[in-house]
Amino acid sequence: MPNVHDGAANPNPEQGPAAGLRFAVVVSRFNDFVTAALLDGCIDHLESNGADPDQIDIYWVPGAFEIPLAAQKCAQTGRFDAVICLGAVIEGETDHYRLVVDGAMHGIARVSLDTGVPVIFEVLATQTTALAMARAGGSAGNKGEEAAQAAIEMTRLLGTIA
Ligand code: INI
Repeated sequence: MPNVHDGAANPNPEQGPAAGLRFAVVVSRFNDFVTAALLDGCIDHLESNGADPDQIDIYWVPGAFEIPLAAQKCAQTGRFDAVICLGAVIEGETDHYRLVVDGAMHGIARVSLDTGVPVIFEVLATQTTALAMARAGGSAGNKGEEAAQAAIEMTRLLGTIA
């Protein structure tokens, strides 16, 4: 029989799967009418899954392009089991938005692989403000919650790999 490992499994049902875990959330202020809603969804999900609010640190950065550096600093401290990155890049009239979201994505991926800490990418990239709002607590759910769930699962999963 194969040994199956799944970070979504909760080894201790009496406590939530996030109990005892420490999280950093790096969130960008640009388009904060979207990112603040992502942050609310993220924190709600962590806490409803047993995370202690005192074990969650939130770091605001100016824009999505600044997320990777703050995430790297968080990951390098060794204080956090996972780092969650939240941002919103909305298409404008120039290609600038594409440069911003590509920079954020590549930087975040690099931080995770370089440090071995789960670093979750939840930088929305949408054509319109309405599409971003729909994903920040609107008709398409709240991607901040999904980011929190991914952080919990990756932390649990990595703990099973020895
Ligand atoms: N930053 C965002 O987070 N979202 C955007 O949509 C955005 N646009 O479109 O320009 C944006 N730009 C700022 C960027 O992240 C940096 O803060 C800035 O370039 C300074 O480095």
